[in-house]
Amino acid sequence: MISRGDLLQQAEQILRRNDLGGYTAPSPRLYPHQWNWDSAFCAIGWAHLDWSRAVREIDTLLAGQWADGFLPHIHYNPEVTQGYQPGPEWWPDVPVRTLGERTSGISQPPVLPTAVYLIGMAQPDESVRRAWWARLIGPLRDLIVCYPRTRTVSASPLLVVVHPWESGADNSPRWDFAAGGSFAPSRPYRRADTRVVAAAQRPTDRDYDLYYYLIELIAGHRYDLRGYFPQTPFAVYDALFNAIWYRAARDVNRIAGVLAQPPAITEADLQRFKESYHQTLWNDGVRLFRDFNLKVNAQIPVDSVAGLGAISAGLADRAQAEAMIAAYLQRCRGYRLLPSVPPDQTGFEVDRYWRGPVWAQINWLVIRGLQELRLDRYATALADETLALAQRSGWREFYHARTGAGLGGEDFSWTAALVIDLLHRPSVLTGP
Ligand code: 9WN
Repeated sequence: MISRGDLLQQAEQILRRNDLGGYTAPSPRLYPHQWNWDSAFCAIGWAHLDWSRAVREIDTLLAGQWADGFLPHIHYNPEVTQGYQPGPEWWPDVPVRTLGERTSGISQPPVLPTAVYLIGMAQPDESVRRAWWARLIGPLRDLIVCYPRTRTVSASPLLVVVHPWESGADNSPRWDFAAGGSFAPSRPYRRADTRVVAAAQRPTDRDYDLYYYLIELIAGHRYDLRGYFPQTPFAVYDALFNAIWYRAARDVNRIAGVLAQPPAITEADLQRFKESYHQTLWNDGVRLFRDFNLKVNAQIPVDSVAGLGAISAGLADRAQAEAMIAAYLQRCRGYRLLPSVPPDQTGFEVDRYWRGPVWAQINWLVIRGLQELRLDRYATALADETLALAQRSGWREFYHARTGAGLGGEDFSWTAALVIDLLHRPSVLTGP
C-alpha cells in the first residue's frame, strides 16, 4: 500500500495527464470529452494545485451552457472525433449560448455551483474571490433557476430527470423498470465503451437500447419536456439529482449574499422544495430516500446510495442522517463502502457499474455532508475507506463492492481530484 504522500503525488499526475487544455477528460480512452459533474469535481481538486486551472475548467464547462441556463451533460471537444458514442450528431440543434459549441441535450447533477463556492473559499485573496464570483454569478443563477422553470410538472417543485444518464448513475437497478420495456431507437448505433472496458462491468445492450431510444425522443422534441412528457417511459424524481440541486441553490444564494445580491431561489421556495422532497421521497420502512416514477405516480421500490444524497445537501438533520447512514451500513456489512446498491437489494451486482460497486465521488459527497452534520465518526471511517481504495487499487472509475478491486475506466480524474481534496482539506470549512 503506498503512502499518503505518494498518493497525493500520483493523484496530481493523473489530473495533469488528463488535462486536455481547458478541461480534464474523466478518463481519456473511455470518456475523452468534458462531462458536467466530472468537471465540477475535477475543479475542486485543481483548486489545491493550481487555482487558475480550476477557474479555466469551469470556464470551459460554462462555454457549453445553453441560452436558458441549462448545463448539458457532455461538452464535446471538436478535435476528438473518435472514441466515444454517442457523438454530437445525435443531439442536433442544441440551443447553446455560444454558436458552434457542441453539447448533448440532457443534463447531469448540478455540482458546479457547489464547486464554485468551495473553490472561491480556497482563494485566500478576498478581492480575487469576489471578482471571480461576480463574474460567475450570472451563469450560475441562470443554471439554478433553469431547472425549476423547465423540469417541473404539476404543482411539485421537484425536478424531473428524463434520462438515466442525467442521474449520473446510468444502469442503476432503480431504472430497470424502463430498461426492461424493450424500447429501441429507430436508427442503428454502435457502442464504443465495451472496446475499452469489459462488457461485464458496463450497462447491457438492453440498457443502451433505452438510452438511444430516449435520445431520439428528447432530441425529436427539441429538448422540451412539455413536448415529450406524455410519451416518454422515463420521467423520475431522482433523489440524488434533486438533493444536489438543492445544495447548489443554497450555494448560489451564499455567493449572492457575499456579493450583496438577492438570492437565486427564495428561502420560501427552498423550504417548499425541502418539504416536497421529504413528503415524496422519504421511505420510513427502509430509512432512506427513494426515487419517484412520475409515469405511475409511485416511489420506485429500489434502494441505492442516491438515497443518502440528502445528507450531502442539508436536506436531512443530524438525527435523520445518522439513522440513514447507520441503516445503510448495517445492510452493507462485509462489503467495501459505500456500495452504490445495498447487497440485499434485488438487482445488486457486485462488479457492474452502478449496480453495486463503490464510487469515490459519491463517497466524497456523503463524507462532506456527514462532516457538516458533525457525524465525524462516520465521516472519518468513510474517508479512510475511500483513500484506502485508491491506495490499494489505484485510480479507477469504481471499485468492486466486495474486494475493493479497481474496475471500469483507468486513470480516473474525479477519483484523483477528490482524493486530493480529502488530503488537502480533511475537514469541512465554515464560511459565509
Ligand atoms: C454517460 C463520465 C461519466 C459520468 C457518469 C457515468 C458515466 C457516461 C457513459 O461516465 O456515464 O454519461 O457513457 O457511461 O455513469 O456518472 O459522469 O465519467
